Amino acid sequence: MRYGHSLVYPLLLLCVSADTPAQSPIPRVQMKSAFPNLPPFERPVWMTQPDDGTGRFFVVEQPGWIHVFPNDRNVAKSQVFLDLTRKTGVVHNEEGLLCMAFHPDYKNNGKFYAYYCAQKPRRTVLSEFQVSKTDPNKADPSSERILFEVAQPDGNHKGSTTLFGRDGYLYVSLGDGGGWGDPHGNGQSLKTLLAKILRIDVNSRTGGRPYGIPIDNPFAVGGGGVRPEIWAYGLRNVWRMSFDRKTGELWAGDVGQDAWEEIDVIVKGGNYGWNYREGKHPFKGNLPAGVQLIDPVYDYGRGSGVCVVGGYVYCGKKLPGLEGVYIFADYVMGTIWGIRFSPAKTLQYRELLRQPKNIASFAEDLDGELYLIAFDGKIYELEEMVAK
Ligand SMILES: [Ca+2]
Repeated sequence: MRYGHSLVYPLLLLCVSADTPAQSPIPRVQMKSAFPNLPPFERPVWMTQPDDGTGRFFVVEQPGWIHVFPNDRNVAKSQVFLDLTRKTGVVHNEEGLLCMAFHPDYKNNGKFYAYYCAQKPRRTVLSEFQVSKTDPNKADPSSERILFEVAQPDGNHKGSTTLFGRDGYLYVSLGDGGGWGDPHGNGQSLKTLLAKILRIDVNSRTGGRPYGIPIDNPFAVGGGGVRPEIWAYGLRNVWRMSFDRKTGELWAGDVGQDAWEEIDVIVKGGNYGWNYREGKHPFKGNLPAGVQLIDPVYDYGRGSGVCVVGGYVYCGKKLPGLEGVYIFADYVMGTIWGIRFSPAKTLQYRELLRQPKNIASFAEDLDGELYLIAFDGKIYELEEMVAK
C-alpha cells in the first residue's frame, strides 16, 4: 500500500501545480436588468446585433416578431423590425420564430436570415430577408428568399440556432423532429437534415440549391441520399449553440429526453450519439461495430435540471473572472453554471447562480458581453460576486 501511495501522491501534486497558477476559482454571479425601462418582450428567444456600426440590438419574439432598439441602457421602447406572425402559425410550445442571424456583410448588403416554424404542412423554414431600402429599422417582408424547408413530423424539437462562423458559412441546428426517443431514427440517418448541425454557404449556389455546399463539408460529396449540408449529427435538439470567438470552437447545448442534458463541443463530421446515447449514457439499441460516438464534455441529470440552454464562452471585459468560461443554464430550473478546461485539460465546474426565472436563451453583443433572455420578457446581464 505504501508503494501505491508513493506513486499516486506525486501525480496529484503535479496536476494541482499545473492548474493553479493561471486559474482562480470561477466566481459566482447575480442577475440584473440590462435595459430596465424596456417593456417586457413576448416570449423572447434570441438577441443579436449586426456588425454595421449602429450598435442596435434585435430581439426575436417567438410568436413571430423581430424588435429593434438602440444600445442605450435607458431605452424605453423598441419597434417592430419584422412581423412574421402570419407565416409562423404557432401550435406547439416549441414552434414559432426561433432565431435570426445577420449576414457578416450586413452593413453593405442588408441581408439577414430567420429560422421559423410554419404549418399546413408542418415544417421549419430558413429564409433570407433584406432590410428596407428606406428605413434601417424596418425589414422588407416581401424580400423573403426561402433557402430550405424541412418537413417536421411533430411540434417539438425544432433546434433553430442560426449563426455565421468565422469562415463566413451559416451554421443551423435542427432537432430530431420530435416525438419520444427519435421514433424516425433521424439522429443517425445522414439522409435527413433533422437532428443535425448544418453548414451552408449563403453567397453561392451548388447545383439547383438556393445556397452553396462548402467543399470541405464532411459529406460534401453526397450520393446515396446523404445530405451534403450536414456538419455534425446524432444531436437530439440543439436549441442553442455558439462559437468561442477566441478558439473558433462550436459549443452546443443538446436537450435530453428523460434523464440527461448535455454540453457538446462540435467537430466536423462528429456523431454525438443520439439515439444510441443520451448524454454519456446508453439510450436505445446496440452500437454497431465501427461507429464512433463523441461524448459530451459535460452532462447533468434530473437532480440538477430538465432542459439545457447553451450559452457562450465569455470573452467580454465586464466579468474578468469569467474569461474563457462557458456559461449555460437550465430553462426549467433557472440555474446558471460555468465550466472551463484548465490548462491541464481537466474540467472545472461551478454553479454560478440559482434563480427562478425561465432562461430561454443567452445572447452576446459585438464586444463579447453576455446577456440572458428570460421568459418574464426581460433582458438581463450578469455581475460577478466577490469571490468566496
Ligand atoms: Ca449526445
